[in-house]
Amino acid sequence: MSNISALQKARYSYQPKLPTVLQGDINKVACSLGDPTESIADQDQVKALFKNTYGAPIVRFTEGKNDISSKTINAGVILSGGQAPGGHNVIAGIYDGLKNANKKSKLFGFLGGPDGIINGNLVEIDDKFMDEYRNTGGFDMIGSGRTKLETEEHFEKARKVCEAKGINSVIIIGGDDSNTNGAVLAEYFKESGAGITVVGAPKTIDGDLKNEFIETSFGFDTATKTYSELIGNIEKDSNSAKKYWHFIKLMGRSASHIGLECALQTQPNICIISEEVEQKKKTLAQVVEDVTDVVVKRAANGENFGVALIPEGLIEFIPEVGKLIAEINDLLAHNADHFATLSGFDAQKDWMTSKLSAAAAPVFTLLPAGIQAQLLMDRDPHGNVQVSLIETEKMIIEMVGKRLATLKKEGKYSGKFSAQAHFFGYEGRCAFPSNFDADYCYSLGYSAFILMAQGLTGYISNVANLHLPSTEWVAGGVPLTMMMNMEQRHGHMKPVIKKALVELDGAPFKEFASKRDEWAVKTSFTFPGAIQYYGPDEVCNMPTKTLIAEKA
Ligand code: FBP
Repeated sequence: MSNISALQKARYSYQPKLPTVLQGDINKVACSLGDPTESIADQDQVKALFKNTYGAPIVRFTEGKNDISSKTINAGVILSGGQAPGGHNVIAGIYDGLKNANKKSKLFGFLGGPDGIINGNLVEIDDKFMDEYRNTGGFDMIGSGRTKLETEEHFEKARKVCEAKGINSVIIIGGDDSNTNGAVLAEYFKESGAGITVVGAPKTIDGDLKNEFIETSFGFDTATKTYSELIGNIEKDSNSAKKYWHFIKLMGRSASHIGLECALQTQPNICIISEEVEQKKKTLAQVVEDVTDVVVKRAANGENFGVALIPEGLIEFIPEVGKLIAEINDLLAHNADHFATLSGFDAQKDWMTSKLSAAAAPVFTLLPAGIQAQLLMDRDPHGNVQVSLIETEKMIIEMVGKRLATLKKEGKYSGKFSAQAHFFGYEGRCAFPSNFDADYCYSLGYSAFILMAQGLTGYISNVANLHLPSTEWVAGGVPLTMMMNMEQRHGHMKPVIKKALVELDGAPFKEFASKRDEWAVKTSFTFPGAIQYYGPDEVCNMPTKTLIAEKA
């Protein structure tokens, strides 16, 4: 029996849509250049660090002429960081652009993420290999990885690998960090006269690589639709049995865009937005009180059930917990050897409590034991706590349960609280890309090819007007330095692409905030159902509610 499903077979023959300007002869696309640009902040420092690539103009593709077909281009593509639906279509867009322009040009895939370009581990992509992955989810075509391409040693190794293979263009498909590193690599190659261009593509399900030019990162559409289907199913279940509160933690390392979009799609009773918690300087006890309040109000109406969405990054946005985590990170980093000698959780917990500051110790003590243990666990390679491993949803359930027990004793609550915990993250990262992501990614890849073929470097591929039908999309490139500012990273000021958090004065949050009190008490669940690939536009070709609200 074949391991190709009927849907996969059908999706192979889906032809992703391109903006009108990219639909015809690839030789008839011109690059129209805007004025020189500036970084969003800290212009002098960013300019000093990017002497060769700073200030490049924004590029828009228009009808015209180019000499792309006269060039033989050897390009190498890297998938970097967490999986996001549509990555294979970015590769397909690059591949088709490159082969349309000149059959002699070659595309290589660096295997296993940035490690592939450092270690010279790569594969040439041909028609057969490419066709097996068109319109499919996952990054399994060439694999991904989280190695950061950031040291001179890495850059030199990358240069040698590219030179050995005759590669003159590198495309990095990644999030804010990977594209920041792409900008530094572009600068390095230009400075050293390597003659290798670097172009990026905006990837991450988290939706936090966006700004005035990048309307959304790819993968956000499919991932949020996948989670929303599951949340809708849980809401149906909850409203059928009327006996459980479901607490659903949603991925998103830092920003709450995923939670917000899923809330707009499914109208749950509660959705915590980390950025709001931080802005209002809420304590953990206040966050618990807010949730408890909704549970109590619904119980008063005889509704001992509901659905609450919790963003994965919440814990670090509660100011007092964020400070606690920073102190724990520090203590563990400076006392790693001693900490390793402590046997068992109790000894570790006692040592930690004795070392924490007077402000942090009570916050640590307030946390359920399971969460305390998770905060003492292994760090990521940068010494940070791995938030996706912290069971925030279980912490909230435990703390709300305790608070309700107190209220019951005081005669202020007489309901029943039975809770189920869920975590949706990995379930959505490799789904078949929605038509939106399939089209968007293919267009990003095609545009990335045209940028690199024109010798442009230090750019991120850009496709905009995404709330309109794809024929009206515009395409081109935005210089990476334009999105940068200086931020403190590991004790040093570094140029980085600014991460986009949920804006509390933005249209998506305002829309949610105007409805949430009603959704809290009056059961208003909506059921988006599964992503559809074939059917009417309003069912299978709609972008996210976040994008629609932002562009309205
Ligand atoms: P990227 O920023 O690399 O796209 O990854 C985001 C993410 O999916 C987060 O939502 C999540 O916290 C993290 O990756 C999980 O990382 P890992 O795959 O290493 O477990």
